[in-house]
Amino acid sequence: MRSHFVFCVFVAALCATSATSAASCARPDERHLVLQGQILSITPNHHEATIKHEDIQGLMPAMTMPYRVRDPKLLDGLASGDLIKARLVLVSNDAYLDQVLKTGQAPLEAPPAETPSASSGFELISPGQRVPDVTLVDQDGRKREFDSFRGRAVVLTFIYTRCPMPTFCPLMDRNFAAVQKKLKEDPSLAAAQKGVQLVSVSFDPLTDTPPVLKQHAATLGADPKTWTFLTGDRDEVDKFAARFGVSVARLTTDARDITHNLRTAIIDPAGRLVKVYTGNEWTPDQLLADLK
Ligand SMILES: [Cu+2]
Repeated sequence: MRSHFVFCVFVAALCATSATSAASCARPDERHLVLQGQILSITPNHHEATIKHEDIQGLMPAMTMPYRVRDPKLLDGLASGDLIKARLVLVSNDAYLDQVLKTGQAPLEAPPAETPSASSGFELISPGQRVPDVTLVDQDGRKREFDSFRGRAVVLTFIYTRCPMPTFCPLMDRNFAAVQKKLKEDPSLAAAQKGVQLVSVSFDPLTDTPPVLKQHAATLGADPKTWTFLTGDRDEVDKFAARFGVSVARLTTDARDITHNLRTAIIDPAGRLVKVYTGNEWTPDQLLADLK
């Protein structure tokens, strides 16, 4: 026992003194994967880069996604167009890149020119505007009109249960679970609880059938009175999601390989859009403050 303790302290000291030894100090639940691709953009603070990358063996197919780096210095000297090889670290609820290495450079592909026309039905809803109705299916296989949530404030997000990135869909699930918990525990929110509905819509109806969603909801401890899971016809879901700024791309060879962004919306009891959060940069507390 004691020698084990000493060993741990020794390893911890090594980890603290040398970043390069981090590989030998991996936490037991830590996974390391190789990411190879091209940098499309870097945030001004160098915390995140959007990377168009190849298949990540054992995790996900080729896609374009933002990645956080462990240390902003890792992106110093890099620019859009650079080809890189990096280590993707997945650890419990987090994911980040370290060991970023420039391997070359290539011209950036021109972005696709298609912009949805004003009458496509896919245009963004602005705050204050009515959210369009859509008929979806809930975790019990029941048809559910989105308008049936009128009378309660709705917090809406879009996910799919097989999402492999802990900082994406699983984070939305964890945040919703935290919001549900706070609504129940905080007496000042108790009244609000009855007036709030959490809704997670899956854009992967092929996998996320009602029984799968029901199981997923149970795993998360979702109270069906407060938190509903929906899915539906794929095109209907895509169109509805697009109104909030969600874009979903599926591989033509396998529609279950999904590239997507994140949007979470607050809708008032009258069915009007209040606010949309972009990406994974919101917290349960922030959301609860906005709900109040
Ligand atoms: Cu996801």
